Amino acid sequence: MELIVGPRTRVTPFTDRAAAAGMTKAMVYNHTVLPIGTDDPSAEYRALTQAAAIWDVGCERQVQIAGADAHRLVTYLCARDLRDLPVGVARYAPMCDHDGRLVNDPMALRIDETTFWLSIADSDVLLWARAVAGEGGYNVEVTEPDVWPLAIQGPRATDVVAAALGEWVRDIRFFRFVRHDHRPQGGSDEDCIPLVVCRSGWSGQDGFELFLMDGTKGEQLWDLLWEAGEPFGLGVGAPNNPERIESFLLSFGGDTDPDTDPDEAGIGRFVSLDDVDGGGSGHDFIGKAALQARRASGRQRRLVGLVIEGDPPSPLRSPRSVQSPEGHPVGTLRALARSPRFNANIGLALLDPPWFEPDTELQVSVDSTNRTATTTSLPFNLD
Ligand code: THG
Repeated sequence: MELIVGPRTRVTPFTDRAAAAGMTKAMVYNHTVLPIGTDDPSAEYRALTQAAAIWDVGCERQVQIAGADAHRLVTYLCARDLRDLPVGVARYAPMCDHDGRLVNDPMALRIDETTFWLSIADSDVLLWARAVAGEGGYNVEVTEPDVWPLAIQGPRATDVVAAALGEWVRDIRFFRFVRHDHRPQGGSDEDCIPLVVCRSGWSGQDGFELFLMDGTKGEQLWDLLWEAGEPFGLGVGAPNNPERIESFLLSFGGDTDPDTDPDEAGIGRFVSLDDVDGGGSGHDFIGKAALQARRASGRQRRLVGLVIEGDPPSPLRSPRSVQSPEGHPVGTLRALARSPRFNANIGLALLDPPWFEPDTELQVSVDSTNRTATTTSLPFNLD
């Protein structure tokens, strides 16, 4: 079967360039095409970890919340305290439903005093935010603007972006951003490429995300970076599964199931519940009481690392049962890769208590062979 893309499944302003640069595999994410691999995964990993890689992540859609009540709504939607979020700063901000289950794990960006972007993972936050805004009578507009992130990641990423946009980008700190119109040499106002330049990205490497604010200029932006990156070994890439498992960045909807809460997903440190017992003013957010109850229950599962013996695995098509040594199901394997860095097979598994304790020996079937799998805390530390 061939996957057909139509109006409901968007392409991005970068899709054709990514394909021309060698992307042969794609997925659908946020109803948008996400290039996911070339025919040479080793070269992709090498570019990302030793030089720089350019990724079409236009699928990371922005849900824009603007208006007089925008800050109040964003604060209520996100489990991380964003009451003091300054303009020009981004924060990783899990969102929960009323039962404390993860709805999404976006980056929240404060664009100006009354405009926020939720740069979302793969779920329909537009619907969720509109429903909460409507039910609560918030004075906001919730829209999906013409904004398309393009990522440059890797140890030379800053050199690439500095060569393309200017040396000033080196001063942007992690999770900070600057609104910038790039004027091509000899260009006029109409030739400017409107950008939000943010130091962020879904890898453990340094890098930037350029949020293109005009979808007609995607190929211009791609070409600018591609040429600037040539001296630094820039290669085409995509969100890199082995590297993101090594560095542990959560893949919402991949590593999580519909009932997973932020603690279980390993991102509990980005949830602001601490002020409850400390007598702080406490920010109110959706799912807060439920999360407190979950923490008190002792029944939470935990996403942990697995080190799995045997030959390098083929890609994981669906979650797989993990068993105790006696053969009882104790959770599911949700991500799997051969790690070049650790020279081992590594996975992420969502496990019941007490099986997630470090150094627990379990079993999992991979490529039709039963393997021993040993739990380890995240992020992996096997060097
Ligand atoms: N960039 C943008 N949008 C995104 C992602 C992104 N939307 C979808 C998805 N990725 C959201 N998920 C994440 C997960 C982790 C991080 C960012 C987005 C991340 N985490 C760091 C960490 O966990 O160490 C830092 C978090 C912090 O210190 O606040 O970067 O990648 N535009």
